[in-house]
Amino acid sequence: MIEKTFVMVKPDGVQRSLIGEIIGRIERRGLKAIAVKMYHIPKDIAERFYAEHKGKQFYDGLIKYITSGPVVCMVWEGEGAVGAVRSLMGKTNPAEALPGTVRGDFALHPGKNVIHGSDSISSAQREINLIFNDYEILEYSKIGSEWLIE
Ligand code: DAT
Ligand code: MG
Repeated sequence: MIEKTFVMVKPDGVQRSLIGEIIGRIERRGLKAIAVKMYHIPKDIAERFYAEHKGKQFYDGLIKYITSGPVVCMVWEGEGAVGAVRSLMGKTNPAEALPGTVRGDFALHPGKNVIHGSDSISSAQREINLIFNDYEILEYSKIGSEWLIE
């Protein structure tokens, strides 16, 4: 099924010059970028974004981290896009993330884990709506799509 997923290069990924590396990996996987913007997330949006984690011990640090500098927000589309990005991200705790994943290759600690990707189609829809306006999401066809799916 063709899905949309929300992906973010977190502030540490931007500071550590990993934007191109991360976008390159997602792009080469075969997904299509349909929205990209840099954004310094305001605290109220961050709190809504991470509402499910409110009350956890890492929550305050998480809000501080994600609002600490600009991030790159993106929507990627393609066959099984949600799972494809989750698998290339690696586990939340980089200590458990396999080499070859973004977190397994570039991160050490869950509090600085470089990338966000939606965990389900419904989370993706919620996150996209929270960060993007409808007019920022583009619809277009791309050459080579016949080489990606049957
Ligand atoms: P994921 O980002 O893999 O979807 P999540 O939704 O469970 O993971 O958590 C959201 C973010 O919260 C995660 O990317 C980093 C932070 N976080 C989660 N568990 C943490 C922990 N034990 N210590 C510090 N930060 C944590
Ligand atoms: Mg999550």
